[in-house]
Amino acid sequence: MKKIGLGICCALALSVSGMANADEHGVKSEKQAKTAIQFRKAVFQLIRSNMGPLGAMAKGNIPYDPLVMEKNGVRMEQLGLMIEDYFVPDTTAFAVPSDAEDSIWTNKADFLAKSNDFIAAAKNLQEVAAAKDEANYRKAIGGVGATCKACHDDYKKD
Ligand code: ASC
Repeated sequence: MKKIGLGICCALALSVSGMANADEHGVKSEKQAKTAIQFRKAVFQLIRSNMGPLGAMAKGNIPYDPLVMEKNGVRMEQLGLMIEDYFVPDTTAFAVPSDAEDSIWTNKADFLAKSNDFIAAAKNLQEVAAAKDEANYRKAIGGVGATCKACHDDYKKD
């Protein structure tokens, strides 16, 4: 009897504290912090995965391919749009390993401005690719990388 009661209680607690809720700031448990950090890392790993071939292309290690540039640019724009939502949960109260500096949550406007720069650079990449503007492809890829670096310099632990 007691066990059933507890089960219902926990199910309710989980449903009202879901991290998908944008009104929720600050996670309530280490378990939630771990999940939030796992999701954040997934977003950045996928951005990294999409930047990999573009970095190689900019260096001339693989051939110029505007279709890959455009496809990966679309993906990075979408991933960039996720950054704001996935950083809503403030995980700083829990000591879960993360490369994110706590200052992200005290400088949210600047952090989001930097993520917007990344989104804009990913859109520009798509435009340069769609125009088959080969003369500017390295610049467009480098422009994305520069927005990654600008944010890492301030908000990624090294
Ligand atoms: C990449 C990658 C980053 C950025 C950064 C730019 O390809 O994985 O983190 O570009 O190195 O300076």
